[in-house]
Amino acid sequence: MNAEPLPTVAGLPAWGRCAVMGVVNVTPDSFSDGGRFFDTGAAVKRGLALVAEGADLVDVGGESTRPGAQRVDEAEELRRVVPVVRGLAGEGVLVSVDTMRASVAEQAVAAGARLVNDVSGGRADPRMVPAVADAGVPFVVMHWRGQSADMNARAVYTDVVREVVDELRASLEAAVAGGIAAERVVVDPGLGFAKQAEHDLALVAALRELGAALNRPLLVAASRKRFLGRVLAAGPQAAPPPARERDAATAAVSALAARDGAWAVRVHEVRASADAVRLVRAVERAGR
Ligand code: PMM
Repeated sequence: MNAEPLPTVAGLPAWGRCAVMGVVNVTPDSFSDGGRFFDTGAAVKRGLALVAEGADLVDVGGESTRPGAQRVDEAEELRRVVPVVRGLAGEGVLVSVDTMRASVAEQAVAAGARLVNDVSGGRADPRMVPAVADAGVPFVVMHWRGQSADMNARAVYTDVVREVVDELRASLEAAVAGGIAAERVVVDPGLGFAKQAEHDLALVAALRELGAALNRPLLVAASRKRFLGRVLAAGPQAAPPPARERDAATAAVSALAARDGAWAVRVHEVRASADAVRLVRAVERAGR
């Protein structure tokens, strides 16, 4: 098979392969890396280390979205995120801001962020879509059914792929109707958000179908998530390995996602996924 044309997003570089987005959570409680990069200096250093390992862009977030998490207030989120965005952008890093709040998105863009990643896909804050439209930056629209505090109760599907496509399409259309150029929108199935392991696996199996149905570049964020823990557990009743022991499985999903034409993968440990996406591209180029 010859290499297929790669998806691109207006306003961002074309990397010539699936991109790798490294994660910096400036939080005390994110499920896989909470507390490790909670001060500005440590968070900036971490972002630079991820770039050195092969990250093409770095996603900075100040609010944990793990199941059951309560929201942080706006002032605290701003205090966590903006100096880290400024520090990394000042070092020439392509920064994305992971936030559900328009005010945080606006101030992060003013501090140098070039992409807004909203896990609610514009649903949590009615000011988000107009703010991103005004800023003229790309926007990640993730599949989302409600805040993390009670999202597990919403993990009910008859046909998860069809429902995620339909619901994502509605968010995508709302973003475009609100003034965000379609060429700047990335879609994301929201692995682990209002989903059980079987739903996440079905979505990973259907990445190609998702990208084709929505006709937009796809971001895949499987890194260290619960469904990987379920797959890696010794049996259905056995305890899953802790989040930080799920990086090899994460890199496997990165390879699958790259092979299925994803625009980018979002990961905590960059090195293995950076290798995976490069390897996949080389294999595609070598194919007939
Ligand atoms: N998952 C988390 C945070 N941000 N953003 C996008 N676009 N997609 C995701 O699936 C996603 C996200 C939660 O994971 P973390 O707390 O380990 O960063």
